[in-house]
Amino acid sequence: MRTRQTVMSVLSLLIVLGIAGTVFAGKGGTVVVPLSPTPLAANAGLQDSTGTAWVQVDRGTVFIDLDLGGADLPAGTALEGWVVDPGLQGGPGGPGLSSVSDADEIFGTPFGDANIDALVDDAAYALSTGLLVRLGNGHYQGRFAIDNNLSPYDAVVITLESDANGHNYDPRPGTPVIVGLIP
Ligand SMILES: [Ca+2]
Ligand SMILES: [Ca+2]
Ligand SMILES: [Ca+2]
Repeated sequence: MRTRQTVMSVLSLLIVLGIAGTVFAGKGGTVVVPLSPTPLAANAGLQDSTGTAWVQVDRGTVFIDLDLGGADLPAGTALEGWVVDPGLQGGPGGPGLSSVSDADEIFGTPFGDANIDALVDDAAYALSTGLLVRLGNGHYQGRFAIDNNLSPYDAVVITLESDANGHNYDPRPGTPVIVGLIP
């Protein structure tokens, strides 16, 4: 019985991966993003994590597959995926190019305040791709789609959210533990 359940679990995983491959792979514009732990991953015992993201830049989809390498998440935490554009003062992952511009501000100052606009332009911009879902055995996946292209974004980042995105959580990124540059 145990063996049968295991076989069914593996089959289910393959079916899920197969569907994901159909939806997220093939068709021009899919880029493969290898994911690696950041130096901060060791703070949570996640330094052996490995993973891959598939990004369809023009179609606005992100699929993340992550293996914690035998580790467990710290109690009361959650993993969240992001795509990130560095700010004028830098950002995650190093050499990405900031897409900050004034071309979207012809009809008024963002936030109605030039000082706040400058601070926002300095900071990295992170678009959440949602929480990663645990599949078992330290295996996590995330999927995301938006009606927009993802061309400004230079990195896929996974953060560890130590408030577990409970009620009234901070929607900004927590600790970046996994990163990959979008080529
Ligand atoms: Ca702008
Ligand atoms: Ca950019
Ligand atoms: Ca947060």
